[in-house]
Amino acid sequence: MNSRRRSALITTAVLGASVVLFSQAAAFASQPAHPGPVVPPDSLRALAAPVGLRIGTAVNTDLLASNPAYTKILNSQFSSVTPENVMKWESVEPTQGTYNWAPADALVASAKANGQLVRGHTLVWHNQLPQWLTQEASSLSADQLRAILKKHITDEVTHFKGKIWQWDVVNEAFNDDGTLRNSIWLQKLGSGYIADAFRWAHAADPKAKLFYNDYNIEFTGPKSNAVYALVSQLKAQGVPIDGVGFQTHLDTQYGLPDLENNLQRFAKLGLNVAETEVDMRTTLPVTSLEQNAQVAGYTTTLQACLAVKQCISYTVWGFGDAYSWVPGVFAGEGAADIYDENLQPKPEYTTLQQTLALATGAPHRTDGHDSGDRH
Ligand code: 9MR
Repeated sequence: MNSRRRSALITTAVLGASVVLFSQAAAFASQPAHPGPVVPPDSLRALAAPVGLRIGTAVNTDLLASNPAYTKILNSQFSSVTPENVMKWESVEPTQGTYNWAPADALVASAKANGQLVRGHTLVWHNQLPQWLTQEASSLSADQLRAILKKHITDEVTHFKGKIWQWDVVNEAFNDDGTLRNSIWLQKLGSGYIADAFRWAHAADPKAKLFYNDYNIEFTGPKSNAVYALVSQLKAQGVPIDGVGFQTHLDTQYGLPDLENNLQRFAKLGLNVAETEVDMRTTLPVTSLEQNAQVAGYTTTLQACLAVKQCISYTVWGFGDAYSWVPGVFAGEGAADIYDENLQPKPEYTTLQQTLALATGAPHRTDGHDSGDRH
């Protein structure tokens, strides 16, 4: 879709045509294929369903258990969930050999009850590793560390076998300049750890879609090119990789990426693609100029996914500003999400709604629906 057509669509939506368009999704929404929540016809999940797209969010499982307003939005608006933290290694194996699956199991059960698919996040990362591992890593041999990593992947994927739609198998393995990150995995195991991780995950759950996931690959450039080279090579070697996740953590001060072209070139390799952690931070307090940029960010990132048939999910990294990771990491920045501090929808939410309502001509993707036993 060219940019003139895009802006025409946005203008149409702003003028209110969306009210009429919402009714087109009503037929689907009134017949949910699960016993779960009432899904309003103008919800994000209902509006995305006719083109086969899943709209996801990262989930804070503490809030899932304790905050009914949060949980209501989660289940009525989203058709895919990603645990924000509770499937990470430090959470699932805080003491070596002792697993704590309970919080992630609760999310998987909630997803099933609410007709949502689960993105598993994440198996191999340099961050949020358990202390027992980081403390002993330097004294381990390569073979010992490889065995520990294989056991972790095998045990976790096996525990959730049949319940995970997409796994982020390897997360953030590159630096921004396109070189491989100097993690304990690279230091001890060499770059082959990446292919090994995919092979081990596939052996444990052959039906799960296996993803490489990273940030700052939305813009075409050294990092995106390096990931492109890696996944091309993995495909050529027959390594079981199914997709690439573009985290899409944007900031108004850096402008908008050429995401559609970038998604398209990865899709042409025979891969699925997904936007996996979308948010758009800005400096606080938010000016109207900044908010316009944030709205444009959500609009164009969703349009990019809609335009590419192989883009099977669009996931925001949490939906409420009060619970966002951003202020804790970027001092003076925030307001990155689609609902405000009081869980009221912002213009960022409305533009997603309108963009979906206007996307009835987008290519239909099937991978969100062919997953009968995936949740
Ligand atoms: O949102 C997550 C936050 O609660 C954690 O403290 C943080 C620890 O690194 O990880 C955040 O999620 C990250 C995700 O797992 C991978 N991509 C970047 C996300 C934001 O930091």
